[in-house]
Amino acid sequence: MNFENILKQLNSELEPLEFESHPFLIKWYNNHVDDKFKLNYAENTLAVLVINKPKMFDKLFLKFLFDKFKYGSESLESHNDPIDLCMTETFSQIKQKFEEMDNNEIDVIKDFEMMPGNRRPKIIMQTCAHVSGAAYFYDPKKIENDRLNDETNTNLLKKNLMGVCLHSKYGGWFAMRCVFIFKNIILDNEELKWRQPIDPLNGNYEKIIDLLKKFNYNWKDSTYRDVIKVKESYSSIQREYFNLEPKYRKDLIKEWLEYSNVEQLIQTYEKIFKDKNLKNYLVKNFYIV
Ligand code: B12
Repeated sequence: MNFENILKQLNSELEPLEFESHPFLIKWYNNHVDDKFKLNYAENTLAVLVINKPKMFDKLFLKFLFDKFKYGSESLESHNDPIDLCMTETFSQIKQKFEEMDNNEIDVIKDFEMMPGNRRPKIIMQTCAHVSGAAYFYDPKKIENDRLNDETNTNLLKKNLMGVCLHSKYGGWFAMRCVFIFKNIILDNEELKWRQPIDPLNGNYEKIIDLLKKFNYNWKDSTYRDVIKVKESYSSIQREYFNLEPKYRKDLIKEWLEYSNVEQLIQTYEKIFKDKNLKNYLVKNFYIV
């Protein structure tokens, strides 16, 4: 199968689960990162970044939880992070399918995987997002170089800030999950066209600084995710999950699994949050307590 058909087929596996797939060449990534992060594949090897859209949580993850821990016999306690587990199982099924189908040899590297022996990530997802055109990466190191003369922000930017990506449709309401590397698909130079990522802030320096401040100092309030108008964002049930510290999340899942099915769980949540929002609206606008 040629690489374009592989990309189409991979996308058709991922799209119904609310993922997006974005191809790139290994050399596009390696050209940017320091030697210690470079990936050891031929430079024109085909890679595909997978990101999840806001609805993945309700559509794939909740169903996964019910299938595995309510209807199935597995115990929640015997696994570390349920999201990582869901991603690992989903991507490894897809990998297997593609390996059986066409003698492909595939490595899947997930966002949470670290290099053995140190705490360095195996792959830097934000760089993958930028070079594949999936999302724009605002790199504080880059801004610092460009704007060294700007006194107001120089001090702030010296503080080793983390960079952040924005998606043109989903702002910050998405996550980068894995990269599929097709080890035996080596392309010719011009075969895959490089797609420039859309800069949703149009290079506006003040907006970029504001985004970096929000992401680094106030990431818990999620305002960094909403610095542009977004098409979709996380559902109330998803927000409740991610707002909890990881150590409390399994208890919340156990409460969810008391519902008879995913649909009933989601409907109940929507109703609770609608009522809560209505109450907040009345309190705010009509001083009703
Ligand atoms: C380690 C890590 C953390 C550590 C941070 C440690 C630190 N201060 O560095 C901790 C646990 C604290 C953390 C917290 C959070 N994280 Co975090 N984290 C990561 C992780 C696993 C690796 C990041 C990393 O170490 N990168 C290595 C450094 C060296 O990379 P870098 O600074 O970008 O430098 C590279 C670039 O500059 C590049 N480069 C150089 N020149 C050029 C030029 C161009 C054009 C390009 C494109 C690149 C490029 O080369 C450099 C490397 O050599 C990534 C997932 C992943 N695997 O990438 C998620 C990730 C960065 N985190 C993420 C998030 C959302 C968070 C949190 C909000 C919590 C959360 N909900 O998970 C908080 C925010 C904390 C904060 N703002 O302070 C998201 C970012 C989403 C986004 N929209 O960008 C990621 C991508 C996870 C994901 N799956 O989506 N995180």
